[in-house]
Amino acid sequence: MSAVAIAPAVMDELADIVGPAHVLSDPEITAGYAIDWTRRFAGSTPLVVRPGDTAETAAVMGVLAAAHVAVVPQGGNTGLVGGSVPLAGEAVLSMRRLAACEPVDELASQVTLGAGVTLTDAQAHVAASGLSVGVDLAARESATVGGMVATNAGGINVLRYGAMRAQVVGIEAVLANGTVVSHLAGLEKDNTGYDLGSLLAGSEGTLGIITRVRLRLHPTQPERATALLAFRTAADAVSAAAALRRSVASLHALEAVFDGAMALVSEHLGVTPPVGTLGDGAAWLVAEAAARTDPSDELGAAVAELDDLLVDAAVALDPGSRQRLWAFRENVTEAISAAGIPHKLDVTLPAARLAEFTDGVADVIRAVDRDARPLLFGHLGDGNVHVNVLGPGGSEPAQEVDGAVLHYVAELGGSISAEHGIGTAKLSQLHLNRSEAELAAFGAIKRALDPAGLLNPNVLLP
Ligand code: FAD
Ligand code: 2HG
Ligand code: ZN
Repeated sequence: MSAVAIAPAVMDELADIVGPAHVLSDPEITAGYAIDWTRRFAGSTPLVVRPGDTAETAAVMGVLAAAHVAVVPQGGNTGLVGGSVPLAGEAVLSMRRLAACEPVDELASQVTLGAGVTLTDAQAHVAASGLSVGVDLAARESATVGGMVATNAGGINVLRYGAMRAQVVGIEAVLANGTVVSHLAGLEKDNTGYDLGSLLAGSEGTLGIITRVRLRLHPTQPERATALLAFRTAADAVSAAAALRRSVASLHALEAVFDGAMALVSEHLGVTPPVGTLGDGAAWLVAEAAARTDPSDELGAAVAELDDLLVDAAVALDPGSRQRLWAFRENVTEAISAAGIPHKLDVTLPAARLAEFTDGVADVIRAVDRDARPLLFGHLGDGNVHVNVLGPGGSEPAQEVDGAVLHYVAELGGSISAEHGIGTAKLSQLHLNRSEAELAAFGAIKRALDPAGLLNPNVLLP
């Protein structure tokens, strides 16, 4: 849908609040806010507003609500489900200028951050206190704290610290009518009613605009050991992942790259993996242990116990060598993007059905699009597989691929969105995981907080 013009009086009011430099309407400038990271989702917008703090955000929402202008909140625009861009001519509320990092509360191991702080900046800000943010992901340089809460982002350390919702101990947000709700004390025990932080986590910008977040922090585990483990089959890698989860107390990350994705990322990096052989359905795990003292013996002993499952292993202890092993996992998304515009199906399977899924999903895909190229990787320690699918020459695959994979996931008892959210990409399949009664409850919550339907009106809720 093309962008709807906004009345000049509204533009003037907004400029009075945030300053004229932060009200953007030139299509050449706003275009960058209207296309997502994957380039699959592109729209247009009449207006991008860039507030600088909570008060400005509230005042802007007051003006936009009075003018009945629908809004897409946007952080780093690294979301992968088409939820962060205006696909129906909405205005964009860019939150990146809310980038204040308040002093770390070392007594409580907590910090309050502006919604626009990037993950890299958050990590750097808390590091000097010997503390770390519990969620880490490859888009760290652009992804913002507000966007990560709004999507309940997962990443590589969920098996140790949980996803973003588990890090939130306080939240401040602006509701659709411009009201500010703020609960940032961060008390560990606080049973005084509904937990708005939990509700806003995973709400994908549909219930409120997050302006500040208080995060729980974790003691940094400075000693690391990283292993790249090669397996003959995906099923062997799945069995090994379960064994490592049971035996390595200091397990910090347990990631997988399956054959096709490993071939692509190796080509992209111009380096072949140091262990294992490409082709014939092989699979790799990246297992990282982290502790106060050197965890390499613990990881090494657990790897040795994998016995017959394992083809070969490379272990790295120093940062440079560890990074070289991580590159085969961290660069997969970038390698796929360089090859074309994929459909991204981010799913979780119950442990008992995981191997069946990794073995079976390629046939499910090829049954609806025989030219499609499935590329599998993900956070295997959480049962989370990223199924990316490219069409011939990097084109998009048939649209039916999405439905086929997501129905298969639901049949096996899995979730159609592990960590990226529903956005616009999976709207029509939400019913596969959520009952009519649940969807009615979602709708009631939405109407209570945003009766005019102004916040991300085309995202998450069918
Ligand atoms: P955006 O993309 O700007 O927005 C995402 C959603 O949140 C939208 O619906 C938007 O409307 C809403 N939103 C944004 N800011 C606010 C706010 N302040 N208030 C209310 N709503 C808001 N995700 C994972 O979970 N795990 C990964 O491992 C992972 N790795 C990635 C690797 C790469 C290379 C890339 C490109 C992406 C990856 N992602 C991953 C996806 C993405 O980084 C996350 O979803 C991230 O949380 C999005 O943050 P953002 O600031 O970019 O949000
Ligand atoms: C990751 O784990 C991200 O690397 C991106 O969640 C996944 O590109 C994807 O599908
Ligand atoms: Zn992921």
